[in-house]
Amino acid sequence: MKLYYIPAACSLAPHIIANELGLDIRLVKVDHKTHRTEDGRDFLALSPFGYVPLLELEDGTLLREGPAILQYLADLQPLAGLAPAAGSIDRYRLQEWLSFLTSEIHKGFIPLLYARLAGPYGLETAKPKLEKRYAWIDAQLAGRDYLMGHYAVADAYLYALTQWGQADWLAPTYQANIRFDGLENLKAWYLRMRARPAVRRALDTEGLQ
Ligand SMILES: N[C@@H](CCC(=O)N[C@@H](CS)C(=O)NCC(=O)O)C(=O)O
Repeated sequence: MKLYYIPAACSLAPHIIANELGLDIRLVKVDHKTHRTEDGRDFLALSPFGYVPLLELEDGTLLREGPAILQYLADLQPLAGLAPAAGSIDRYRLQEWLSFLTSEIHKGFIPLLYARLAGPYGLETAKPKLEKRYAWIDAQLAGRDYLMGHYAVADAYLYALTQWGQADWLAPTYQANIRFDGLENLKAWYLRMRARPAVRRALDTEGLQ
């Protein structure tokens, strides 16, 4: 299996999960400017919009979209419990989290990451909107170690997104600095995530420590 990734992008989430599960996965780095893979291929021929993550299975099947890839990986090893059983209410709860992260947090960051293009209107509306959603997540984490109470693929996704607001090399440049001021549950969750060996290994591999 191959996972196409861009360092520090949302592909960090499936990268973390592959580490958690000890999967035999080959990481293929993609240059986000040229859309060339590190082994010299045209990434646009694989991913029509040029975005990561992209998973390539042994038989050549391509799977796109982060939430689908995360669930596919988790379902390879159901006993690890990173995605509850299909059909259970908990599985829908996981999909609720993944849908929230993809639409409300992931895409909420985009006007901040591309602030220069978004213009003042995009900036003024994007940041307070994200902060409100962060506060809501913080409340959900009260008395819980992880989003669903137990560790699941949604935590890896949230980590990949929230690190954008923390990274000193990234956040100020792009005006995307969304910290955790006053959000003690979210802050504790972030540190808990950072302490996981699978997360540390993924950060090391992507040169993010
Ligand atoms: N709908 C896609 C969006 C993925 C996405 O936005 N990927 C960004 C990184 S976080 C990317 O690869 N951008 C590079 C590009 O678009 O050229 C998903 O959820 O997987």
